[in-house]
Amino acid sequence: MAVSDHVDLDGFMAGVNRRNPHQPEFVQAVQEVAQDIFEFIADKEDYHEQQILRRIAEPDRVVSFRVCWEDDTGCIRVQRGWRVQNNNAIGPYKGGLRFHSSVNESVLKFLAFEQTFKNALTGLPMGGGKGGSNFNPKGKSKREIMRFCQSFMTELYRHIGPDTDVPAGDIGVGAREIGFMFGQYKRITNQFEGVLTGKSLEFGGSMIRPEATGYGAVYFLANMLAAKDDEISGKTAVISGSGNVATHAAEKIVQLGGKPVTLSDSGGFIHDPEGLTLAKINWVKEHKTHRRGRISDYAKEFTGSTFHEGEAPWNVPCDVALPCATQNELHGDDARALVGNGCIAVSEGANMPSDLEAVRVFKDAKIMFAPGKAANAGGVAISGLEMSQNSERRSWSEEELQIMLKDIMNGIHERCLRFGDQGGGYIDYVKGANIAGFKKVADAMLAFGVV
Ligand code: NDP
Ligand code: 2IT
Repeated sequence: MAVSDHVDLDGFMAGVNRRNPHQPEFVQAVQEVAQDIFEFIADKEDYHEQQILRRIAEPDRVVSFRVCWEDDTGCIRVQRGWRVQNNNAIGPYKGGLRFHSSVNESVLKFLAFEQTFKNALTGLPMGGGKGGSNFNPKGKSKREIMRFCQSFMTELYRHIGPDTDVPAGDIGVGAREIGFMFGQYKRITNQFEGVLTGKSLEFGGSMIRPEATGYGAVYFLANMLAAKDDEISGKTAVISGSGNVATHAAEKIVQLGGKPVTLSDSGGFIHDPEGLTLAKINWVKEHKTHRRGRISDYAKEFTGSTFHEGEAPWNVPCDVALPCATQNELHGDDARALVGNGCIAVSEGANMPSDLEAVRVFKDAKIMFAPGKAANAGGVAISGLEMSQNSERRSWSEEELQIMLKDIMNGIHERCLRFGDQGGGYIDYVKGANIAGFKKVADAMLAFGVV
């Protein structure tokens, strides 16, 4: 087939839209990747002929199932669970589980698609997957969470395995939920194996897994700044979210001499002009994770800080920004406010937090912008190393893993530079990440033929 006969970007996206009705998040994620890939493969016949992007943008399978559980009042509740296994060309499916009322097939398909590129970027042998449920953990008792996790795993276990598909945590799923699910998997299968990551240290978890995503996003930010002979020390950082990723990003910013001034949750954001200290961040971790509290309470606890109900933090002046809550939480106007206030770099701790218009604003302004698939890959990278440790039945030290995390984030930065350097000092990290991630998966798929 001649190159000119190939479907163009608009035709490709029209097909994606047609085949995935009512799945805006998935279409958005494909669109963000497709524009760069079409440019990259313009003169590469094999990728066209073998329909590689078309195949990556069609999950290997989407498993959907019913999850029944009994609440504390004896009522039977019915939720929907999913596992999206997007692509296993370079390794077992790998990616988190999300428990949140907003979870649906579109959200999980976008996350599994993004995960495929992210995992390839780490340099580790991991394919892409994602799963979860529309179960809302807020306000549920510990026993209700346990019963839900057990019921969820009673179906999920038949679709996963240490060399098949290895889930982990994401929004609403932390060490406690992973413990409940691992316990149920072990009970059903009678196998003690590395089928989940993000486990506690007592039963095969890895040091620094909880910290890895947030720390990694800050290391990536430091790498971008270093490429411009700049550093984090002295920088004011605006951060959204107050969960695992946001609190560890804030912690690493403080450790490197920067000043985080905001955090948020679905109720609004807090602004602390004095800057969050390690002690204040520890209070947030305790309050959000163990007491299941709200970020608004921060303003009552620490004088000088304010709570802004129903708002996001993007209008607060800053040098660097780290969106670490959820998808599409940063829109075009927010991006314009950040750029207008002098923000020079954005590192996405969350998956796809900036919408398409916001990404366009950052690119047009030529500020440093690291997409989630590059910046937040530290978490899944340490998950990959947890899998290695489980296979070897040994544990690496915290020091060893800290070095490995930094090395992996450096490697991702270099891969982005290779394909994203636009000359004149501007690096398009979105393009760099998309092409580097795609190329590895695509070349493996070419080797397999049409399967
Ligand atoms: P957590 O559950 O620990 O925290 C989520 C945070 O985001 C909470 O502050 C939550 O507020 C807020 N949030 C969630 N949904 C919404 C919403 N719809 N609107 C506003 N705020 C919201 O999750 P994580 O920190 O683990 O995950 C945060 C992001 O990072 C997600 O995009 C996730 O996919 C991504 N990520 C996570 C990794 C990990 O290792 N955990 C790895 C790579 C990426 P509230 O308490 O009010 O719900
Ligand atoms: O989005 C992500 O990369 C995660 N939630 C972590 C996935 C993992 O397998 O550790």
